[in-house]
Amino acid sequence: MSKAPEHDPAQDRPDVRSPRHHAVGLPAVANSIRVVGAQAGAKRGLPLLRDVNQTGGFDCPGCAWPEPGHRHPAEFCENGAKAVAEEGTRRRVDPDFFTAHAVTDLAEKSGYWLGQQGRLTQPLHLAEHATHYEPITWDDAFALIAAELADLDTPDAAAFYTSGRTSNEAAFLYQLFARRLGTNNLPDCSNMCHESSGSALAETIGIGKGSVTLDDLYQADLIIVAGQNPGTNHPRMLTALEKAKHAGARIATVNPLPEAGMQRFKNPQTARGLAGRGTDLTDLFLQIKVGGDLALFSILNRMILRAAATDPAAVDRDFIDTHTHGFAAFAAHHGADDPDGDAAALADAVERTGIPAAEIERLLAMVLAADKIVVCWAMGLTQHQHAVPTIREVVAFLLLRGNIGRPGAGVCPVRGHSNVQGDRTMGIWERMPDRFLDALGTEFDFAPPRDHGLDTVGTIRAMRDGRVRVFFAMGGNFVAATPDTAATEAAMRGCRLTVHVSTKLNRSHAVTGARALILPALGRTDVDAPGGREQFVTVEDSMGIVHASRGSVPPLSPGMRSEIAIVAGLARAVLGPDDTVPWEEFALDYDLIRDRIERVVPGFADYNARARVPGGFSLPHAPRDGRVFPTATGKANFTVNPVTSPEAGPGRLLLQTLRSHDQFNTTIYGLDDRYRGIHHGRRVVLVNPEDAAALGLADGAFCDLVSEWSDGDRRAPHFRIVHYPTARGCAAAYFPETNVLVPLDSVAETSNTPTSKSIVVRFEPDSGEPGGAARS
Ligand SMILES: Nc1nc2c(c(=O)[nH]1)N[C@H]1C(S)=C(S)[C@@H](COP(=O)(O)OP(=O)(O)OC[C@H]3O[C@@H](n4cnc5c(=O)[nH]c(N)nc54)[C@H](O)[C@@H]3O)O[C@H]1N2
Ligand SMILES: Nc1nc2c(c(=O)[nH]1)N[C@H]1C(S)=C(S)[C@@H](COP(=O)(O)OP(=O)(O)OC[C@H]3O[C@@H](n4cnc5c(=O)[nH]c(N)nc54)[C@H](O)[C@@H]3O)O[C@H]1N2
Ligand code: SF4
Ligand SMILES: [Mo]
Repeated sequence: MSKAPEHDPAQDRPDVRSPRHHAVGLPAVANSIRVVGAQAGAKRGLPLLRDVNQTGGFDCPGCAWPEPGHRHPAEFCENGAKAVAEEGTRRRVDPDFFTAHAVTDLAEKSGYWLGQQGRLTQPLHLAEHATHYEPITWDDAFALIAAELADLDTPDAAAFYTSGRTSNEAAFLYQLFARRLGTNNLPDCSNMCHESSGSALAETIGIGKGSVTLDDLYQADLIIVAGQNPGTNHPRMLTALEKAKHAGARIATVNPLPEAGMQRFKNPQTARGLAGRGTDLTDLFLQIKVGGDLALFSILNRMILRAAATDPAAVDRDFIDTHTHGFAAFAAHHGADDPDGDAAALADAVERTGIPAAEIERLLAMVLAADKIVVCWAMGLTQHQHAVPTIREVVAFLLLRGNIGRPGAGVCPVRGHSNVQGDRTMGIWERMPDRFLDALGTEFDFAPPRDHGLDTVGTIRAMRDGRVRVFFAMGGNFVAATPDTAATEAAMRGCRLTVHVSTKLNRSHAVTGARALILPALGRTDVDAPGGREQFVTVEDSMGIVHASRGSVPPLSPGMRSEIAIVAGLARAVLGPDDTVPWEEFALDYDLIRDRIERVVPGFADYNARARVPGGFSLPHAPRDGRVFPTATGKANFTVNPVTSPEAGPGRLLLQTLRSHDQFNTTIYGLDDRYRGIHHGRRVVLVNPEDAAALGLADGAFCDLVSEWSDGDRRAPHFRIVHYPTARGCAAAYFPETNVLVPLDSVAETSNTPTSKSIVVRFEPDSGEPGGAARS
């Protein structure tokens, strides 16, 4: 068991220095080596750092940013190293740990403390009314789940969640199992993440994925990075931006925060980056109010249309006529024939975005000067009530000048988890289209359920209402990652059985149904050799490249199983000996799974051969490859999106909940957020000094955050106020601590994504330190 100290709330004592203006450089390199050494030791650490992101090695378990074709010997970033260290650790949680810690005790611990204990090493069972988890055999665990599932009135009373680290092969088997059982209840982390991107892109261009490759970024004239903090969350994207910059691209950044990574990048792979000044990335920084992006892209679109009145080349008329639908209505909506409305529209945009008119005009000039434009975005755009219209408007912005389906241009939603995109491709979605279900049914000779299943928010509501009784999670940390913590935890506690397939201990193991199971899984870094024959899995990155991943260190315990073996064992126990799917064979030879995927999922022809090619292969993308738009109209769709933006009201601010530099979602690596100058603590709220003055919030003082919603207030106690140069009217604080403030019913239209980036909060006097997990 680990020697990590018990979490002492006194450790969460934020200490604040000036924010940085550059990212990476030497401190990041030193930190990478230090964290891997500390967690994994030299014997495991060396192969881990040697193999991460190398062809023949394993895919970094961090984010979904792609690897370049030509690999550098150290093709990882500081946060990739932290992700590797977290999983590749030699610390282990053994049975004596669970003898020493009752579940109520674990529920009092912070997420940070839980994660620091080490890898889970054997299956555990929390019996009804028991106080402690106890070891259980794999067979007994599967039998227990089978009995609970058999007891349900309908398979739809079970839900099967997925977090985005699951390999293609495991994900494919998992959705097959759920559908053979008879349910489409396949909520996933994507429901809280890029669902808004998927919804908007599927409607407008016919495929819910980004349309660019790394080469497109390198060739772009203008890259707009909106609502994304790559310096922390996709650090090697900075390398790509630097390369684009050196090739002549200009970069505009749209963000309420001046994030260090987008300012200056000190590339650790170059001497200039390590010892020199680094590269200035952002040419134009637009400090936007939270939720102002629809207004920004709307006014840009209006101005482009206006420019076209005098210079027809301002829009790509050929592309619009040949490849798009809905342009006339779009142009009318933007007052293409109403120059008199321009001043009012601009004033409205300035008001909603907080960006001065002169800066909007500078961006317009950059747009009109650029032949090839890429727009990159992440959670700053997707987690708002109007996220889907915002992204539709971004697509319209690109369509206007023909910026989709040619080199150097396109949409780039930057994905979060390392295989979240692949999981979707494999069928992890509660609403898979009929053509997928048809192919799945034909291949495995059954009739998959057709009714749409539950997404993440739907699952929480169904657990709350007693409609879902068994909750099964393939990875993730459901109760900490989802909104409305109190409501979600109550819903989880109402289940008959909760099961978590996990690598590390987390809050969701301490907030359980009447009975609970923890099933310890192998991760990316672990060698996976079922029956003594080493296997590899495949993943798909944010740009649709599928490639192999092979673990590099021996598993810490024979008690762990691969996710594939877990699904196969479960499926056999639940579906019985007569089930015709050869689950046992799949679990021994992953080529057999890939053969089936090839027959069900388009784009995987010759999968087993192409997965073995170093660097993998690219999935087809009709808009990118041939300007073919498989939408309802058969063309790329312009859409009409009435301008809206969130308003906080007097005495309130709009709170966005975001990631520190020292976390991966609910996994807390440490208590620092180096680039933002925050150290030794996470319960901080960043407030613009002028807002702080107006609200009487002194820097260094503590307060409660209270969110307001139609069903009442929600409170997060004891946050230290930090005066910080965020946009006026906005505040920022870390998740998961602030998830308690996100109302369950506050979701994006169409995508149902929680609105984690725009929560109306007021500030109240400090009610004192929270206990237990609320500390995180
Ligand atoms: N190290 C590390 N890497 C990660 C993760 C992690 O937790 N840690 N998480 C992974 C996952 S699952 C995901 S989805 C991605 C998330 O990657 P990001 O989306 O970069 O993550 P967030 O921290 O949520 O940051 C959102 C950014 O959007 C800005 N923003 C907030 N509201 C608005 C707005 O209304 N408009 C605009 N224009 N900007 C806004 C914030 O200031 C912030 O810079 O990262 C992935 N990679
Ligand atoms: N307020 C607020 N809430 C948010 C967000 C936000 O910006 N603000 N972001 C949302 C986003 S973008 C996302 S993606 C979700 C993330 O939601 P989740 O994906 O549910 O959460 P994670 O923290 O990534 O899950 C971490 C856990 O996964 C397990 N794990 C790690 N690797 C593996 C593996 O290889 N196999 C298995 N079986 N288990 C593994 C470990 O036990 C670890 O504790 O959170 C969302 N929640
Ligand atoms: S950019 Fe993302 S995938 Fe690449 S090494 Fe860093 S965390 Fe890992
Ligand atoms: Mo995400």
